[in-house]
Amino acid sequence: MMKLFLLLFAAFMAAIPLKAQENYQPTQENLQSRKEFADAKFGIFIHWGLYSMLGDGEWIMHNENINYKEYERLAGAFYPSKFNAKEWVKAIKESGAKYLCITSRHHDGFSLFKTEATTYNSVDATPFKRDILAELAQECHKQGIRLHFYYSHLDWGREDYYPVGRTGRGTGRKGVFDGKKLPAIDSAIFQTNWAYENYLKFMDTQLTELLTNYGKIGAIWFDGVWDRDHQENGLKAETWNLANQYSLIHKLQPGCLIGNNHHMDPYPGEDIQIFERDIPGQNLYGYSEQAISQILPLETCQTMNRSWGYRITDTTYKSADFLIKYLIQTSAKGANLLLNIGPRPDGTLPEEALCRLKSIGEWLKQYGETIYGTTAGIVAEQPWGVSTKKGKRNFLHIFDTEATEIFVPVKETKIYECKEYLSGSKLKFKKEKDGITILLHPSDNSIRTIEFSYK
Ligand code: H79
Repeated sequence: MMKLFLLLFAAFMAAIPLKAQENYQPTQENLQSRKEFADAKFGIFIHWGLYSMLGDGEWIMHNENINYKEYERLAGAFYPSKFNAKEWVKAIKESGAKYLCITSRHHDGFSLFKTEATTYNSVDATPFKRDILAELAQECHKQGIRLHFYYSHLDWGREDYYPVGRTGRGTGRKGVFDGKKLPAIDSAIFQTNWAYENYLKFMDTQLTELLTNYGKIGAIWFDGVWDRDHQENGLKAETWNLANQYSLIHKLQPGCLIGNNHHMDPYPGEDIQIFERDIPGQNLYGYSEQAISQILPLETCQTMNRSWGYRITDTTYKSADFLIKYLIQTSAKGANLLLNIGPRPDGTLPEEALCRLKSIGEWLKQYGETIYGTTAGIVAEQPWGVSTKKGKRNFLHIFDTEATEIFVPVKETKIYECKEYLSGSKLKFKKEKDGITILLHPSDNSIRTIEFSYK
């Protein structure tokens, strides 16, 4: 049903022109950033906010219909006494990740940074009084990790985010702003609604701050446009002021990449394409009907357990072996992996996450060359595994632990050499009509990485 809906919806969307940053021509600096982004291959996502204190994911305000005034009171108890930006960034760096993307403000509306646009932020509304993003920015710049900001388009706590979207309807906003009555909840009036105008200005102010006060920012990662998919004009770029937002961002930092997790084909002005919980080509949850961009760098975001924000009962962590394979599979599609962690309310990263970061880092220390700076493999996924490549060098990652030989359906058979990647030990191969068969050495590794190159 969801699939059908999304299909119909995609067809509908394709029929209307989307004005975002029309006639957008990325600058040289932006193109360079795209290249660096695509080469980086691995980043860490962080979902952290007031919701972390309730230990039931970042959607709890919506799921439990928490009144927005009551929810705001959580800020008065926000005191993550063990938060240490240096340690976070160090752990991230040791995982081999090249960038960090953190929720500057999620759907609940709380800002993890000092902002003049609202006092509902980690400095002005909490006893902690610290600018989380500033501390992370300082460490990221120091330790050489690029910094990306997640930014929610929708807001469950602001009265000027009105008419409300399809989510956060039970948070108690009555359609009254500054004493004046607002349109009906299902109204499609956006720009002509002065409260909504106020909301759009609020976002511009925050985006300006994010791109001015924290040094070089690698990307702004938008989420939430889908909140208005039931409303007339709800998904139009104009409704979200995307043209202005995108050009504002590119004006302030031409090298800053824009991604938008709207699950649709990219709007003009976007620099990367995002896939939520799917490797490009998959569509496990119905979020990824969009065509894979042939131009923009791709990024898959994925959870380490089943949650984005901290969920105290969620112990369903994917194994390190699974996550390493997932990173390889994402690279084999030419995409990046943005792997999520939900820090605890005390500011620590869960041990389960830390030990996985460590394992991935250990693998990347040995095999990083077969991932960083590579593009999609020479052959599509095979029964034995997947491949990445760098120029004439092909890296085959074999997940089939039983295989004694593998068939690689490559047309080009002028093979220069074939070897185990790490040991350099030569492997025998036979040319066949439609490709080559490579004879493998036995090994206990769950992933065997071999390399073959062309003359
Ligand atoms: O930040 C994390 C999540 O909180 C956020 N994106 C990741 C990175 C996220 N928001 N929504 N989802 C994930 C999936 C939920 C989709 C739904 Fe809907 C929203 C189901 C019903 C409302 C979108 C709109 C799909 C159908 C309608």
